[in-house]
Amino acid sequence: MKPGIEIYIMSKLSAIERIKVESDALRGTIPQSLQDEITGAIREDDQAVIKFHGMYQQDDRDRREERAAKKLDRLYTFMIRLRLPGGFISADKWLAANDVAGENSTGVIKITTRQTIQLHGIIKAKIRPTIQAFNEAHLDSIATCGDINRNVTCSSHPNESPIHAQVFAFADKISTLLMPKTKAYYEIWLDEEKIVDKKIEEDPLYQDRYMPRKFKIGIAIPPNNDVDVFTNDIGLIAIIENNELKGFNIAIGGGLSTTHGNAETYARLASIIGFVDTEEKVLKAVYEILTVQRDNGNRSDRKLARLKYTVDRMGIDSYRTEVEKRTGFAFEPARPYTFTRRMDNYGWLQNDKGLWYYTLFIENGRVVDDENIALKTALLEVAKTRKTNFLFTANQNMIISDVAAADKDVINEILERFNIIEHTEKASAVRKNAISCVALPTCPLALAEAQRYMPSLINKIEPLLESHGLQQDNIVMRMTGCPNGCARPYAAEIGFVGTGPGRYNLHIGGDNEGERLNTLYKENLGEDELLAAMDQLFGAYVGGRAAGETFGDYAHNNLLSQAN
Ligand code: SRM
Ligand code: SF4
Repeated sequence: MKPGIEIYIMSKLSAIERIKVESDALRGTIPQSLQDEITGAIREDDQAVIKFHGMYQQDDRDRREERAAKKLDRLYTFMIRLRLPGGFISADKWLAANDVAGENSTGVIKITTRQTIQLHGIIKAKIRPTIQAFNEAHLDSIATCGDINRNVTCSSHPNESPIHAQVFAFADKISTLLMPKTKAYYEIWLDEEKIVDKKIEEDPLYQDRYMPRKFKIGIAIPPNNDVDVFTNDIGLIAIIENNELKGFNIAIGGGLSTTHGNAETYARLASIIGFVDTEEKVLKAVYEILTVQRDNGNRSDRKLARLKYTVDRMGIDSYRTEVEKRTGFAFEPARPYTFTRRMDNYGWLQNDKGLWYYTLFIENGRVVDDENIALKTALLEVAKTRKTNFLFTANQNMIISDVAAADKDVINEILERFNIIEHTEKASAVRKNAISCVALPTCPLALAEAQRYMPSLINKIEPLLESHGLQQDNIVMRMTGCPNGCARPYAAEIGFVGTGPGRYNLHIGGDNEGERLNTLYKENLGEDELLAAMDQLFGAYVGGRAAGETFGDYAHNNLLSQAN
């Protein structure tokens, strides 16, 4: 019997476990669900299965009441998320995504906190055309959701290091290594022939039960921790000495979600278990970290199923020992590294190869033309030159990348013409450092607003900061509409976590570089209470900080004793 399999057999499995095993390698009854014209929804079990194909069933929560009053079904639509390891997309692919967004979705392209994009509001009949159009552009959404390895993130800016490309390539290699073997995606969405010889689909990693829960991997290139590496199930920290990639420190067991009122749930930063040098060893270690979690993760209670709980239950040393047993080699002691920043490097920067990169600010990752700025049109114009690629950042921004010196003026002229440069330069430090999750109206789990509310809250926080002389400070502030933590609020210096309509828990005291979680300071505050609390906190910080002390450090060292 494989290690841990007894837990799988003997415990009461969660409903999703049955759905996965019975899904015929992630096919479920999706074709039948798609054919059903009576409803815009798909069958309940298929709602779990399509997540592995990178899509979620949602409904417009703003319109629930109005539709219920008219005795109408909910307005069901789907969100589709692309797989873009390290957040890289070529100009041609961006043009395709732009077209698909316009034709089949709400039109908004949403850059996520894991360096990819998703489209909302796709009706059932448009799912297949959407996936097919993506496929024509060599884009896919495989495994971007579900109990499986998700989009692999990587420090985004190529000027971080001359060997950025070498590290960056690991995002793609890891993503490919951990792809599921099933051909269901191609069969259902792309009309490829049905697999007759099921042996082709045998999946030694995921088998038929996949992971106990979602699984996330991030790669950081010090000194920038833009990917929040310690919030991942596996965090890889590139160790670069004398401009040479020596290998990676490997950290395991990061994860942020908590559930209000469930004391067994907690946010956790990943713990470093050692250093690994060659590519072969890195990939082997990553793979076996997954197999240990596959065999030992909790499959009864999905709230306690992430790797962080397995690591704490088994103990970090036992977990490492089990991984070492499976890889056949031992981890070396972790090597030194230093993180000094997490924010994006805005504006034009040149890398060691002479190529130019422009990082632009995109509030909450929403690429759309609005009354202030024609962001989507500007990016379309930039892409049409075909003189650039694009990179998404884990801070929900975008880097216009790989621009040859001879083409920089052309791109700059477009950015000037559409006010992108002014928009990026004029945004305040607090706004440029802030991120917030999607929340309402599409997220079924939202308890409060996030991306629709954060900009207006920042309008009120900016004058507060100014009154305390803090307008230049890069304080990291993040908001989510519920405690699942999609904008990583627990790893922020100030986190707002939705508890109900218009109400948020206030967390303070995370550090600026993402190496310490914050702590709950005050619960269930409305806007006036939030602003009053922050006014007081900023005042205390300005009055009491030591030279060079960041807000997060000051709050951690001095203010948390006042928490209630
Ligand atoms: Fe998330 C579920 C959006 C990053 C923790 N997340 C959801 C769903 C799919 C709601 C659902 O289950 O039906 C949200 C869809 C909203 C919508 O309408 O689009 C959603 N999560 C997002 C995104 C789009 C937020 C954003 O505004 O950028 C991010 C997509 C990332 C990606 O491209 O893959 C996103 N989610 C995260 C992160 C941050 C990260 O990974 O760096 C976290 C916290 C880190 C972690 O995983 O611990 C996160 N999302 C969750 C959880 C809690 C998981 C858990 O351990 O319990 C859920 C709920 C669940 O899985 O049951 C969730
Ligand atoms: Fe939805 Fe909560 Fe994630 Fe925000 S944090 S997108 S509200 S699940």
